[in-house]
Amino acid sequence: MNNLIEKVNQKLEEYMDIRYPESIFNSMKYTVTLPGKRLRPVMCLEACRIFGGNIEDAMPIACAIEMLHAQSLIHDDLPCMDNDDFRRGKPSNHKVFGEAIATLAGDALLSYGPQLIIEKSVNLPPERVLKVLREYTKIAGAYGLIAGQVVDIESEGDESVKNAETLEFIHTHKTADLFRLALKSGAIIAGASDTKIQEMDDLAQKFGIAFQIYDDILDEISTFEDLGKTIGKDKASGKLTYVSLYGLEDSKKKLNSLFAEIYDIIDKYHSEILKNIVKQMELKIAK
Ligand code: GRG
Repeated sequence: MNNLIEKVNQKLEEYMDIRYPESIFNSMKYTVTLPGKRLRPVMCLEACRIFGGNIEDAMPIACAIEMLHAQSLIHDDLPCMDNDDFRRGKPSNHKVFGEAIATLAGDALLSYGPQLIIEKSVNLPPERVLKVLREYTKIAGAYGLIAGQVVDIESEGDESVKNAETLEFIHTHKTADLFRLALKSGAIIAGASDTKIQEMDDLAQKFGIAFQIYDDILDEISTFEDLGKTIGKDKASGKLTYVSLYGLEDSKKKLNSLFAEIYDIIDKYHSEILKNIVKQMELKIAK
């Protein structure tokens, strides 16, 4: 796992060279290269390996997914969204570069990902690259992350929509969709069958919801030092979360039952890396 994270970090560094106008490239690079867990690129590379692909072929899409993730974090932290001053243990992008450059850095990352996929995947069958781009463009737009963010924002002040269905919609798109993009792209690059790609879709949905419940629980029980972001904000702003809807104990139960379903799927693929990711989450919640 650490080896894969190191490889991803090296590639991100290589892909994020600084040119004129430096302010935008520095701002893009700042959030992308801050130390995150790199879960999504690692999952993409692992899905590629599971289905017999060469992980080097999946590196451009793995890095593009981390860039899309960084983009969503930069925009999510803006004053007009969640207004968060810290991310990955450091001041948020707009606190360092200002709101205008941070907004533009997010926009630039959004199109730099597909640019990289197209430029760096010249040796892959074009139909696989096209299939990956179809997933990327859907998930990066109003059919994916943006849909989740819009419902999240709109539900904040509206008690009448604070229910399980709304919560599931928000996190299917805000959280599960990026894991979906990661697992499916890895499988697509490796040439996996449509049935296997669909299995990755199902795994990503379960993993994404589990990850969000985990994130919501940590927002209640963890610290700034541990998470590198402001803690307890969701509760303070009356946000719809798994913990606010089900309570801490039932959220933990729901999470453990999702973990069991996820292990069942992962076991079929004998993936120590995917297993380790889930194990680490389990351990953190059990503390
Ligand atoms: C895609 C154009 C476009 C806009 C994005 C702002 C927005 C719309 C969506 C917000 C998405 C968001 C911030 C979801 C939160 C998901 C989440 C739990 C993030 C934390 O992920 P970790 O813990 O973070 O993997 P690290 O820092 O480790 O990578």
